[in-house]
Amino acid sequence: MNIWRDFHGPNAGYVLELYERYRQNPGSVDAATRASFARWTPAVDGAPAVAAPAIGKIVGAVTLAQAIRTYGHLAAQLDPLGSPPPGDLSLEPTTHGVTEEDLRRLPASLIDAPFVERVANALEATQALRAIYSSTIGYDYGHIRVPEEREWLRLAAESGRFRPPRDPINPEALLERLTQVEAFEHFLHRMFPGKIRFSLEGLDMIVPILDEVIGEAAEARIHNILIGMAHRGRLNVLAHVLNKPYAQILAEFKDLTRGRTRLDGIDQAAGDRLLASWTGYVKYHMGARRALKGGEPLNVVVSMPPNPSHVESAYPVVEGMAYAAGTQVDKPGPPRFDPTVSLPILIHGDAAFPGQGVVAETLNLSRLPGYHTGGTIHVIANNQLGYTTNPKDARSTLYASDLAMGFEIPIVHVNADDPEACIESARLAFAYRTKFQKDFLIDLIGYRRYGHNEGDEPRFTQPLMYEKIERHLTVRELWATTMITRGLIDGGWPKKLMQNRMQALQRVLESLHPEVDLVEPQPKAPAPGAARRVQTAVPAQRLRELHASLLWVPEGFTLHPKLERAMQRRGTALATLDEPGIDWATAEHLAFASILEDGIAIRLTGQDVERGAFGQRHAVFHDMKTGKVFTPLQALPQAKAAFAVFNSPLTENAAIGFEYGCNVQEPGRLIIWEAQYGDFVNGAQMMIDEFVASARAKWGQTPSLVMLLPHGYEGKGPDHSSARLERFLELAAETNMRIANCTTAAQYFHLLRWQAALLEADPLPLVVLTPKSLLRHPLACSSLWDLAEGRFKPVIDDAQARQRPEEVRRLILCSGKIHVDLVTSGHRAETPGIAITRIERLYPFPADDLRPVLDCYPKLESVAWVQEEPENMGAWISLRPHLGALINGRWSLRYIGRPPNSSPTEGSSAWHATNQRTLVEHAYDLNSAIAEDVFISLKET
Ligand SMILES: Cc1ncc(C[n+]2csc(CCOP(=O)(O)OP(=O)(O)O)c2C)c(N)n1
Repeated sequence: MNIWRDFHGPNAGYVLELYERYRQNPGSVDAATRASFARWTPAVDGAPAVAAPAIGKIVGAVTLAQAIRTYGHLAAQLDPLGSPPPGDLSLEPTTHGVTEEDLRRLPASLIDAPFVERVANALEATQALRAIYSSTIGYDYGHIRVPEEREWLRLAAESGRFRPPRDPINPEALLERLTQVEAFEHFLHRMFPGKIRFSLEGLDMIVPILDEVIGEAAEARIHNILIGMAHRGRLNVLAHVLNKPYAQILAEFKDLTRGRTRLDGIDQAAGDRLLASWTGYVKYHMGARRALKGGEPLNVVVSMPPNPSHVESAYPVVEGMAYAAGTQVDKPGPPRFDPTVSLPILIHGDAAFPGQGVVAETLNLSRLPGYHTGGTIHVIANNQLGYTTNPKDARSTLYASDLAMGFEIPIVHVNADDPEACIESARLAFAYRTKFQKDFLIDLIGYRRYGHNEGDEPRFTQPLMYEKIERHLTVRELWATTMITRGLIDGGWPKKLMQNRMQALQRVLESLHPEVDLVEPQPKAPAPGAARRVQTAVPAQRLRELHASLLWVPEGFTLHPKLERAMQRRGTALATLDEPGIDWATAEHLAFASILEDGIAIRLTGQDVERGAFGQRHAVFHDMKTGKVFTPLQALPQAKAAFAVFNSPLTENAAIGFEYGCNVQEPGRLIIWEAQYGDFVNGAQMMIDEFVASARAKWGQTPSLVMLLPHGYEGKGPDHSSARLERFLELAAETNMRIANCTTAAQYFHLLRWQAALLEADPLPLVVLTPKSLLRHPLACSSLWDLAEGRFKPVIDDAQARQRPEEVRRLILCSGKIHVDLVTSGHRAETPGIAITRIERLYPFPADDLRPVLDCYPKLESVAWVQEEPENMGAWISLRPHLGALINGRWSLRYIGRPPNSSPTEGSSAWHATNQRTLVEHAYDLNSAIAEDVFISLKET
């Protein structure tokens, strides 16, 4: 072959390069190109082996075919409103040095495709490829790096195995389904004009797509199908996919109310209080659950968890639910995940998908150990608008789905007006997910019949688009026309179907009974007195046995020398009953071990939790010689349930959402998330506001997620000091969570055990501010006795001052690490008139535990709240009214701490040390003449 004569410009170089690659390694070029090169013998010593022009044309035909496969979606007719596709030069034959005539002269067999037997030549073969790749589906797979997956996807598209006629659909059933979907919207529109429902119209095919996926999943005996969905079309999906009764939806639309019911199991006052805290939520965000019963398959539950308005925020939660549902934890050791148990389906908005960071975070979880759900089916409900914003202002990518490419998720873009293409996409998605246990994305491109909501005027901002939409037939009408054209139904049938549905809805509306039809989730009442009755102490002998098991490592396992020494030190921690030798991490391990022995599974995640951000935990050991890992809590002979520990990705928002999902799905497991530094929890403020704090009031969910947040002012600057305690306290109301700042290892031990014991009886999220430098501080260490005999104390009084209560003039109240700064100060011994009491549980405020402390100092003159956080942060603002009520004017109440500031603390450690010293001095200054709150200077001196 004479390459320079047969090919021109870059093509020549490209073909040479391609051929050379093929020669060196036939596997390095794709299958189609390989097949073509295999059919001709290349030139030897410059002598042409095949007719020279043919070779150039052959290669042109092959590269054209390849371009259609990779870029054909750019010429696909994806927009039901008819906007022209962007196209691509590589789809033109001339770009590859061939003409239609050339292609007609070449054999079809050049193009390696399942249909080549049925076409006459290469032109027909490329036309067949165009009909597949540039039709109403755009297969967007070029970014998949695994050849086996690419090949599977190519064959799936080119064989037509998921579409009629090879895989038939029931056209009548589809028409009836589309009629249900459309009638529902029409009816609401007519009966409740102007009421918000976030109509599905324009994307009606979502319901048949879900039908298809759920049907396939049920046949595959997937037990748990979880659908995450935002506002758009949610009511329609609730009605038709989740079978939420029409009567209930219509009663909600009519704003009917039913009498408040009493809650069982608690007294009237507590019940009324619980109901008073119940706010409920708007109808288009409420959840639902449907059990598919009878016949085969059995035991399939389809659920749509409730979600807040914050678009996309619920999706890591849904993923966590799916993961937990598929995870077995009833045996000791690591948890066992079965990808065939549950299926998450997430329906996204086209503006929200690229715009909300939580989407990228959630996609990044999809293939990580400890987060992998066996593959999620994503559908972008792409109506080509976000509120009033056009795609060009909403994303920097061509497609709304492009973000998924980085995660190697196959994408199909599909025109929502072509039902057969949509059904094919759903089948393909499920089959791919089943085969590869990976995510798949359907970019369902439709339109939005009304404004963002039904009260909005879309012509203010999209006048031309809505001119088209007004004239555009619905997908039901289009499908009915197709059926009539195919001779499947007569012309009057679609109208008749529609009338029947409208009449059925009318009958439901006319016979509503709020008492029966309105079903509100009721907040679950805690078991009365459960929290008081819990025993958290563990007998010393049992603790010693657990400790011995935790110190065991397999024969021949080589620990890091430093860890070896640490283990030896740990070995003696429980030797005596009353030596305070148990540090934070040892207490945590003992708490975990005893909880596992009690049969409660534990899942601990967060950034670097295996080692612990401060090198304190070492839940996983690494063999110095082999690199093998060993997790003592997974080898614990006493354990009766699984222990999971996973380093999370560098993510807070989706990570907490995921754990929240695990927690609400399987509330009997102790789920713990740890922040690297508590400061970074504010990256997940949305999850905390919307789920952790308020899900009980809005949706009746009863989370019990534990969040460990390292907190304490140690001179590390504004972003390594504060877990923003004030934000949690601000969100605390109606006993919606527990917030603690423990100062000893034993307190932490008892708190963890307390939480585990209350998972079912009195579940509440638990926020624990945990230490950093105090992790190993002698004053934070506890004795075996403290663990074996003690309990969690919401308030710890000053044992020294209690010996001489009549000397005390000032009672300092504080919480957390500042206590250690105060009691280790040189002023402590010189100022016997000061007692220092720790509040270890900040919420619920422990009034009953604090009252006797206040009453036991007869000569008390003042009470001071001392904190290291600025006045507008920390516990002061929330605690002040509680303290004021307890003090009730008997003594003055002072604040001693940093003045208000927008930043949590100083940027330099020297400056921090100065202020911390000043703070402690003020706290001990009994002669301070300042009657009001005492401020320390924030200026460096
Ligand atoms: C986090 C968040 N920011 C803003 C909003 C307000 N909002 C609600 S829907 C919406 C547009 C969403 O567009 P898209 O994702 O395309 O979904 P569509 O409504 O078009 O179905 C906006 C901005 C919100 N609900 N959540």
